[in-house]
Amino acid sequence: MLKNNSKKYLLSPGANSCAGCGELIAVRAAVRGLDKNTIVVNATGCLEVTSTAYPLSCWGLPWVHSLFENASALASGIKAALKNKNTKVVAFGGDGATFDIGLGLLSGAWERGDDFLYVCFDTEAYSNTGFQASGATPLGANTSTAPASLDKNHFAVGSEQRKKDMIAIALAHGLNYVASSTAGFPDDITAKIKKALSLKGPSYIQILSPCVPGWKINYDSAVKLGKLAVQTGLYPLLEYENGVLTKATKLKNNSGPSAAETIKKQQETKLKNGTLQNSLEVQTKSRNTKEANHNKFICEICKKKYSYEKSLVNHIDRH
Ligand SMILES: Cc1ncc(C[n+]2csc(CCOP(=O)(O)OP(=O)(O)O)c2C)c(N)n1
Ligand code: SF4
Ligand SMILES: [Mg+2]
Repeated sequence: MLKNNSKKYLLSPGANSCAGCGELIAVRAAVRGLDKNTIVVNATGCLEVTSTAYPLSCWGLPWVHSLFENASALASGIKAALKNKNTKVVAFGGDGATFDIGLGLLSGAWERGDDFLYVCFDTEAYSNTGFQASGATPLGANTSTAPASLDKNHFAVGSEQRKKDMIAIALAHGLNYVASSTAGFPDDITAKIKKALSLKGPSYIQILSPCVPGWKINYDSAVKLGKLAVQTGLYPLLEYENGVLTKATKLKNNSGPSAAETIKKQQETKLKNGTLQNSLEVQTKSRNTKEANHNKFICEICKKKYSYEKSLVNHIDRH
């Protein structure tokens, strides 16, 4: 645990995150919903790295760094060990920590009904290590692990997997309080944190947090994109109490086509013009070529296989 001498802030300025980081905007809004009698557990990820550049810390609250995968187990242990049960425990994790590597331990904590709030800051990929895809990456989204195209004139078509529905998974555990929000609505985030902490038992809030380099956006766009995600229906502001949906964003009822209709129309136009079709064909061709090249180069001496000629040449040099 690191010490922060500032009595003024629960999270002081000076975190070394990227300019305009949507995650930090969401975290600030979340921290506004906490009081001093709170212990924060933080999984490995951008928030932990950027808010605690050793020996400094932005945190004016007791703050503990867990491993990437075990923030929920640590939060359970802290809550169990507390003499003053009024002290709140809040675990913060990214989508990689939550949807993927920490899911088993989080499920265990929820199964046991451990009394802490878990907040997932969802950048839709592993931002801290270079934006690799996670279980939160949506269909078609580009990440550094999305299949690449060999044709430099075509971009990759993006992720082939759908986003895991963590809200449904949380609800399936029978949590008292489950909610979603985005960095476009900081007041909504603060209100949901306060509400979750006013209730007993485990609760889960998932917040869409636009990542500047990962999403390849301008440093002034995180809030705008957080708002658009809600307004288009991609990431609605939801609130479930005791498994019942009690609040959901109402989309503006205008006379124009819905977001889904617009996207469908765009795809149809792309298909008609052949761009989407071309892109898919190039993608398939590129993958087939890669597969054909896989282990194509074999060492005559020891039969070791390589995908690249250069690797084989280096290998033969060592014989
Ligand atoms: C067991 C383990 N595997 C991998 C890592 C490397 N690692 C550190 S942060 C990180 C990505 C975190 O992604 P996410 O949870 O989505 O948080 P973000 O950085 O996007 O906020 C990874 C893979 C690690 N620290 N520990
Ligand atoms: S990489 Fe993304 S999530 Fe991490 S500090 Fe930068 S903007 Fe924020
Ligand atoms: Mg992430």
